[in-house]
Amino acid sequence: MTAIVACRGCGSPDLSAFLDLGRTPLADALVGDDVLANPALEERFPLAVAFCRKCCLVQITEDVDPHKLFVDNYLYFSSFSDQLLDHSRNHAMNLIESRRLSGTSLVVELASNDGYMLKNFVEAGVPVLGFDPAPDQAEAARRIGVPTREEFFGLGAARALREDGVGADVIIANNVLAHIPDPNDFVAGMAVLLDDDGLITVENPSVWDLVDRCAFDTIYHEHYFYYSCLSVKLLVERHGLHLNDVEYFPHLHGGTNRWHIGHRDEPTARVLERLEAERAAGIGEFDFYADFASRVSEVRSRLMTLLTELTADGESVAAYGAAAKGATLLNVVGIDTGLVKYVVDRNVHKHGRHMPGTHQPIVGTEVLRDDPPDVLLLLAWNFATEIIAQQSDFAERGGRFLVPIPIPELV
Ligand code: JHZ
Repeated sequence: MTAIVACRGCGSPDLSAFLDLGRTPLADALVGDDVLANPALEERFPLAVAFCRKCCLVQITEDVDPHKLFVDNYLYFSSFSDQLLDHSRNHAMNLIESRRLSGTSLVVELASNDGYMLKNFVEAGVPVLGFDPAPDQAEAARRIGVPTREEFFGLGAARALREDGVGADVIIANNVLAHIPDPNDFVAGMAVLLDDDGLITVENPSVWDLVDRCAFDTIYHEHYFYYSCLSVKLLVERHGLHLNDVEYFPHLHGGTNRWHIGHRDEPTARVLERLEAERAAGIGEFDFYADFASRVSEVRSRLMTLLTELTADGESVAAYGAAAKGATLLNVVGIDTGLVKYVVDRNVHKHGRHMPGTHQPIVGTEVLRDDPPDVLLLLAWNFATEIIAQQSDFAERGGRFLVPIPIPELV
């Protein structure tokens, strides 16, 4: 690990830590039989968050090598959520229409995962190129006809493409700007690769929502950064780019911004309003984050109390969603297999493994039909609506859902 002494965005040493979640295992390092047999093999890393008083970029204070995170230990496949697939398809269709994309255009996606997004362009006859260092996901994308480079993107990769005469009409970067330890190299790469009148769209959960909704579980080592419109604006301007628009999706990953970025400076009224709203809410000031740690403690203790009471009353509890955020929640709250017995998930690549640190086995959702628990803790609470609708049989048979964020409650 590398301890951070200066902001990774602007280089300022003026970093103020505001939350310490202790030492946690890597959130997507699902555990196999080797670690179960010898728990000492499981690594834990410090997880704390700081605010840069100069450029207001929120960031974790120590880096884990991205290779360890996204190549050695990554079983997240984007295609297991219908909501995300619909969201991505709508985005692709809008881009095809608004940018008049055709067989001579090029759409590049950074962190293209299993091809969940680019496949929409391929079907419409628009050429694409994906970048993703995760081997299984890159292979899955290639299998469905999405050309994918199995590598991290950065300035070097962008320059090499430019030397080959390749430029992008559209660059899509969803849930990746937070996932790279050097955002300047990444944004500089996008600036080089983007054609003069091209468009970059970047999606990431909003730090405003994270704090407001007390979504501390979305903090883990894969997420080096937690962005606001204010911090994104400063970051892209450092590389000659401009933040020109923002769309907001309150129900995606607990509140997601989609930023529109380009070479020209042509901000919409919407983005100017949003920047102003962030300033007015204090997102750019340390005070906004100052009481976050005590609010997190409150959620932790309420959840622990609820689970302990349910167990004492003889109710069996399992969890839904072997999500990365689930690993933070289980470990930070200290929810062991005595409180939550197992975790169900639709992602078959996760079955047979165990949750990091707390070691609940991960099984298929058919268990809920065959041998349902009394209560299901929704670790993937960001998909609560989708999951609760899918599990209507479970609810009809008397099962209850425990939604942990923003305030733990049984529904
Ligand atoms: P999910 C992911 O985080 C990965 P995670 C990543 N780190 C990131 O940045 C954020 O998203 C934004 C399963 N599931 O997506 C699939 C079902 O089983 O909330 C997943 O394993 N049935 C890049 O991992 C998990 O739940 C369903 O119906 O915290 C959800 O994980 C649905 C909808 C999901 O994010």
